[in-house]
Amino acid sequence: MNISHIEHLGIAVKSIADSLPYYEEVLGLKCYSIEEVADQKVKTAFFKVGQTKIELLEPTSEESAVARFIEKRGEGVHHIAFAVPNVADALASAEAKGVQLIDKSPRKGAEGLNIAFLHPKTTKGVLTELCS
Ligand code: CMX
Repeated sequence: MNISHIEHLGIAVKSIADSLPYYEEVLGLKCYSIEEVADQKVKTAFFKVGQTKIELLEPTSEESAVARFIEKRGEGVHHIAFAVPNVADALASAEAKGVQLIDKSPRKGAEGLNIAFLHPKTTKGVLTELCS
């Protein structure tokens, strides 16, 4: 599917406000954007690390997938997002190789990117996002 780089790592947190001191004061990263993604019921905070980003995910509702994740597994790495030239083509390629798609077609995610998720049950336990 011609992955060019890791676009971001998604990290589930209970509170962005409570997490910022670690990322900014300990790691010395700078949060450059905080954005709500209403349809995913999350608030996101972004930091650049070279070509890759860290995306903190704070649930805005108990029904959020991220809220369920934190309840079951606690705070921590939630997903890996790979940059591809074309998400629809990458989805078709993954599906043809037996991977279960969460999103059958690309949709809009944070930062205006086209995104789609692959199910962790068919990606060796790692929730995987494709984006462009
Ligand atoms: N990584 C790895 N495994 C995960 C996971 C994750 N992030 N989230 C859930 N799972 C596992 C669970 O542990 C569970 O495993 P077991 O059956 O062994 O217990 C299984 O997947 C099903 O989990 P669940 O809690 O019963 O099911 P959910 O209803 O939460 O669905 C998933 C899981 C992955 C389909 C759902 O979280 C999803 O659709 N995620 C994609 C969308 C998303 O994560 N959006 C938030 C971020 C948006 C953004 O970045 O903008």
